[in-house]
Amino acid sequence: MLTPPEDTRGGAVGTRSGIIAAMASPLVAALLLSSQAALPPALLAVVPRPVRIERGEGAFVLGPATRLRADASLRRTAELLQEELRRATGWSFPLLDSFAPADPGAPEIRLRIDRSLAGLGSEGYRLTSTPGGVEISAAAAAGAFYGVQTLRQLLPPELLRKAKTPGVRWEIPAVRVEDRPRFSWRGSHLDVARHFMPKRAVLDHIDLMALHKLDVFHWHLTDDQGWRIEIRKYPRLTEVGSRRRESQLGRDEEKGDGTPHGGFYTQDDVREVVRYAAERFVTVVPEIEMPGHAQAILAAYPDLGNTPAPVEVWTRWGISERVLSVDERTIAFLTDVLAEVVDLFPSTYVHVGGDEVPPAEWEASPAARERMREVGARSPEELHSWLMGRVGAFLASKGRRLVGWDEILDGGPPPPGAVVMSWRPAKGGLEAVRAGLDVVMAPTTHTYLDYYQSKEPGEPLAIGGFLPLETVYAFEPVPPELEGGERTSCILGAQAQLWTEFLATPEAVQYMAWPRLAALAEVVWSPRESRDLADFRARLAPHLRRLDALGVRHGS
Ligand code: TNX
Repeated sequence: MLTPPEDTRGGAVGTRSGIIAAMASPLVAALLLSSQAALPPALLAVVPRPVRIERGEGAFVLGPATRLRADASLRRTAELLQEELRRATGWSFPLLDSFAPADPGAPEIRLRIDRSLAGLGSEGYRLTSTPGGVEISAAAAAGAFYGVQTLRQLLPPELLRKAKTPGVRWEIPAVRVEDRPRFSWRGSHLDVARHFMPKRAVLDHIDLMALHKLDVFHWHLTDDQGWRIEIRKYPRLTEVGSRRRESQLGRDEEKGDGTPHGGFYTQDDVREVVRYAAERFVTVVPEIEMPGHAQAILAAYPDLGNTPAPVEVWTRWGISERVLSVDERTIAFLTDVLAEVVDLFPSTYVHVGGDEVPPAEWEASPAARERMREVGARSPEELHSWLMGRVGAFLASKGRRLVGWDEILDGGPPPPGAVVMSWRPAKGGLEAVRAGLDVVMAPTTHTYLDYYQSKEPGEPLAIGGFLPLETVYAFEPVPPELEGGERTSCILGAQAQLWTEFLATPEAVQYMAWPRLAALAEVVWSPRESRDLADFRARLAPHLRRLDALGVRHGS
């Protein structure tokens, strides 16, 4: 224990006078100040690091008599905790509502809404554990959920195993935690188009996101190599578009593996994933790629292309030259698809790709050239921008906001309300922030988890690049050029990308995701001032035992 409390009156929690003083002043500033005062002992290996965590004296030890108590609006969160506690310990953990008679002596884990904590925001929480029990309070349900994620990390890692572990002392150290996220968009992107990932793997990924307080699951559902979501009006999208004859073998574009690959999610699957995610305070943002990365659409519906030449669902990686046309028929198709998508996904944000659109087909197509004349577009980039405008207007009519990769800026201003996902490091982000647009930072330099994490021999074949854990951890979503006081509130946050050209299985995805995604989680959750690589490394060792307990394949 590095910071023993000097005074334990009023509970087992550290009550150094500085902390008390900090509590009285405006909350956020005070939290930041006090977070610099003392590093938490490595023992309190919470990832991402809370704004403030103070060690108290003693510990709360769970036993067969321990109960849960929760406000009605927190019931589902309490049930999720109950399921896990039951599985791990074999005890029953009865769940009482907040009006059930109190039994002063009974050991309890309590979850409650406390509007006076509004200063911590809707995702902030306070967690207090003493030898007598645990209380998690928050102004809103999301905050209480995040308090529970911290609690899960304060317990022994065996909590996370799929089966009961006998002989464990289920101890929660006495602590006082006050916490809230730095950014609201704490994202994890997963490409299920290059390689299909079974629904269970997607749910497991969402579980891991929640444990790390990540809250946006960007689900890359369509690409040249596969269409993965059932659309009722266009059955050939999945009948034809979800299967490819073979996949590229390694890096050699000349070679195929001769093995068919396929898979898709039914609309029921999608609803299940969305519901599962919502219970874990994760928003699912679907991505339907257009007008490039769309060869799987053209395999199913060749009429939507610029040339009659047939194509198959692509069997190679890279950027297909085949793109959608800009005919009214194609736009009607796209809006039909998006109409079903918005019915399935409650997210305000709908991602429509927009990246990497080779201009050759539009340049050669008389219909596309005619369209350019008609709408006054002087280049394929401007035509692309016009198309995004049409799609953006449709989404706006449904109360949604278009999200696109930063190419949506190349041919002029993006549609009103659009969010720019900045992936090209030197582009996009800064330009978009300066234009006052909302931005999510996703640069290849720091967030592409399909790049190698290590140069050790024996690493599984990857797409290339080199992105070790330290580089992810060093990522700063606010570009240094903006530090002179320019408006940065339009930086919604950041996210990590898992493109799956070279990741054929859920295990391969896990190995690339963890622990680098834990580093990203700290980047987007924890105060910038508390970022400390040595401290993170110290917490990571016990954290990896948690990933082991969960059966997650990971790097180091
Ligand atoms: C670029 S990032 C792509 C993806 C690839 C990825 C591989 C982006 C918007 N497009 O289509 O999978 O690189 O790292």
